Amino acid sequence: GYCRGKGGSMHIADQDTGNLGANAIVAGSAGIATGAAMSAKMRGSKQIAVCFFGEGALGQGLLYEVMNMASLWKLPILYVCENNQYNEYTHYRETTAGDPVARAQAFGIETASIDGQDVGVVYSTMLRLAERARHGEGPAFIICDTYRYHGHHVGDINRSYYRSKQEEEEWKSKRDPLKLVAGRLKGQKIADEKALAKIEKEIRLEIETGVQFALDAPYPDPSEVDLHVYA
Ligand SMILES: Cc1ncc(C[n+]2csc(CCOP(=O)(O)OP(=O)(O)O)c2C)c(N)n1
Repeated sequence: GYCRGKGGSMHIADQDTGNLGANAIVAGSAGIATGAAMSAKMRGSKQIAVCFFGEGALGQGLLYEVMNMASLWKLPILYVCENNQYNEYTHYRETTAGDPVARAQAFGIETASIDGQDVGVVYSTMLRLAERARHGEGPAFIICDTYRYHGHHVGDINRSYYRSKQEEEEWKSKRDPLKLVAGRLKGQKIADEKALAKIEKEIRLEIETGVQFALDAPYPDPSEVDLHVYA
């Protein structure tokens, strides 16, 4: 697989497709992506960099250092904050003063505050801001409201001490992005129940095949322990 058996979802990297690597450092992606955006600008490659981070990153100084540089140097970068409401087990309102987008606006950065559960809105916003960045008009900061359905980690099973079951159910039943987009496609007669069921079946099969590929793969040879790792 991508990590050659040496990392999990937090360490996926695939430079062939432009994925410079995930990491476990809160806000770490913002520093890496800003460097990539600077490289793209210096090379005149017309590429843009996009980084994703949780709202917990709003408490990290690195984010403000790089947004300052990106604005000054008009770097082609999109900072995407996925606000899933909780920094691990703490509601972000307990850790974040003021308005999140005001932070980016203070650097003169273009901002958008959107419903991250609405596929259409996410698509059109990203398209607009990506084109803007690609044409030398500088960075943007997008905050997408979303939700984490399960625990912060596999052991985070009883979550009632920090959020209610009712809240979880409301996001799942009323604001699920796949249900919302399916409803819209049906309403506009672009897809019917049968077509949607077929897509779901194909995707489930793709995921199951991927999981089976990982389970069947051999462990890396101990002699490779210091290959593809760096600090
Ligand atoms: C620099 C740094 N400090 C602390 C941690 C420990 N830590 C792991 S996840 C997390 C909270 C992150 O919250 P958020 O950005 O909202 O992401 P989410 O939990 O929603 O995925 C913290 C503090 C870390 N990984 N990196």
